Amino acid sequence: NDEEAAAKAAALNARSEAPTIFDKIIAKEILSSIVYEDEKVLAFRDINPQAPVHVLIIPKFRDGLTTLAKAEARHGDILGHLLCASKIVAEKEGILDGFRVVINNGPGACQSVYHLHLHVLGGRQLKWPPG
Ligand code: D5M
Repeated sequence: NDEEAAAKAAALNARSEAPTIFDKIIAKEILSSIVYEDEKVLAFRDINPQAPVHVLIIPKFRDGLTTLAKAEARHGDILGHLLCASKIVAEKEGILDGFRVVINNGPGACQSVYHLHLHVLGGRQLKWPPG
């Protein structure tokens, strides 16, 4: 289907380090609804929310992290920082009692933007297992 075809096309880009739409969001060339920002990460509302709260957190400098599968030892600091930012976002959004952090990695997980991002989801009862 269309969704799978789009995911596969995006996956081909992953190896190329091509810029993504998130670069434009970081540069504020595209407007986003920013929830949290510091020197290393930007958190903004997902354009296609899957829950009442659906925030994406991205590193401002991708540094090769098109996907989580590209993670190396040097990324430890930013990966930890992203996870800590997810807690700050959950707190700001009032969902500390029930939230989920998701990273879709690669076409098999329907990753569509090849700039590492955490999804922070909450504001409703989340089901397990996810789809
Ligand atoms: O998730 C990529 C997510 O990025 C997907 O949920 C839509 C979201 N997205 C795409 N473009 C935008 C803009 N312009 N603003 C906000 N959110 C956006 P993935 O894990 O790669 O499937």
